[in-house]
Amino acid sequence: MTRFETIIRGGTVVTASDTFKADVGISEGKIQAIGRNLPDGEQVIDAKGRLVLPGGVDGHCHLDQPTGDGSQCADDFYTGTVAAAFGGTTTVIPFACQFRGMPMQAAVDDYHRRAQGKAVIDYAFHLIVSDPTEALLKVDLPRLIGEGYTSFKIYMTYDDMKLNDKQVVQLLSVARQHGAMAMIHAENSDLIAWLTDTLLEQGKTEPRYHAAARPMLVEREATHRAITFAELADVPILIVHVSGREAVEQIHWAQGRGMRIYAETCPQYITLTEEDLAKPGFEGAKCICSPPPRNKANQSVIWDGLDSGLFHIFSSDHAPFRYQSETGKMLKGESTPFNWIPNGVPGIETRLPILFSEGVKKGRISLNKFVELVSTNPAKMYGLHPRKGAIAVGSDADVVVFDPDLRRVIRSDKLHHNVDYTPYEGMVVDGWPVTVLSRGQVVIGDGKLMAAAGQGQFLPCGRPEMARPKVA
Ligand code: DUC
Ligand code: ZN
Ligand code: ZN
Repeated sequence: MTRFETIIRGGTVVTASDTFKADVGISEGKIQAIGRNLPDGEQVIDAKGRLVLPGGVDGHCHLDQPTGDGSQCADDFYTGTVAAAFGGTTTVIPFACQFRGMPMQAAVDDYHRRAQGKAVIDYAFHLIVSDPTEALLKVDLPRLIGEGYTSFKIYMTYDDMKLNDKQVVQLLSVARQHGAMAMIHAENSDLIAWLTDTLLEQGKTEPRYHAAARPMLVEREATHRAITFAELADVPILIVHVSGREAVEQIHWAQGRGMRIYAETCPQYITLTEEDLAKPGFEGAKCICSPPPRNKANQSVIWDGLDSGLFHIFSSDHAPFRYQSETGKMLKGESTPFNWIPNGVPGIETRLPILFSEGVKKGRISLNKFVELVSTNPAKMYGLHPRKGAIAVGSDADVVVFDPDLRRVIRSDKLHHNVDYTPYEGMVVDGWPVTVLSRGQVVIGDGKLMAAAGQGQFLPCGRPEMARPKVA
């Protein structure tokens, strides 16, 4: 047998289904062998006392995404993927976003240009469809799905993106015909508009009113409506960034009726609450995202859903806007009204450590569930499995050596994003990646970046391959 290029020796391999002690032999970018006492390789990585996990797959993050309001996504494909890699993620799937009047292909071409030569880990693209013309529905989208863009996001809110009910069903019907996954942002746009007008008329402009403008019921109603559309079009859908109980109840109801409704949640919904939006001064803007963080009771409903299998994927929804910036949270100065504050929180680097620390270490979810949520299921959801999301012979050697006892205090200035804050400043987490490999190359080792810009490759996605939801 020829020598392995790399051997990861003596660790505990964790997959979505199993936990066992084994060495992992790697050559030519792939996992070649998994077993006890494998022969040495040219490079030996000592993993004693550590976990050996499939690299994280972040199925929802925003990098260098153009915006229409003067704000600017602070991370490009370099800073965003460097931060992802430091946090144990080896595949990212951000969004090629169509603006109205723009051909979808132009958005895809533009996004490839933005990624070109920059990524340090592999990446695929979701599409965002905001202008479903007949040509898009009949020609462009089916062709793009066939070329490996097998998922697209549908917005039920945001004026420049939102689609009406007929347009949503038209798109779901394309997803059904061509085997794509529709990701739905479920919030009722008109109710948000009315609540926003009412709050602003009363002079309520501070960040905390963001939560009042987007209460749980606007998410609950839109989640129910999205489920109804999926039933009519007879197609699986993914409800993204689910924030709390009332949306969970709708999803539970639909799954109980045998529907293939998948669900995603994010770190902000297990860590932040609406009280964070009410911090003194403008601080609350740091935690503005949509849907907004709810309260502790809702957090515990999310935890139950993560444990029970109601949720399938755990993504960052990394949306990097700088705090002290007029292209960021202070778009209209230091007292920017809540409805002008760019939505989103950074979190691409802290996704795995937060779920591990708050979930596995605190006994809320199992280690295998952790791997399923952060890696295996997102790879399956977007047609990248078993190339990604697996520790298996023949899979890409995207591997994370994770120290389950490494304690870190999250500090923005120690993270690698291009954002000037983290909503998790000061949070203590137990467990952090120590070595990260992408297709067999060490990209993070000894706390340092070992990868070059442009090393990451574009991944065309296959058909989504998710098992039917288990009814919890
Ligand atoms: N909500 C979104 O829909 N997208 C980006 C970030 C956010 O908070
Ligand atoms: Zn969204
Ligand atoms: Zn998002």
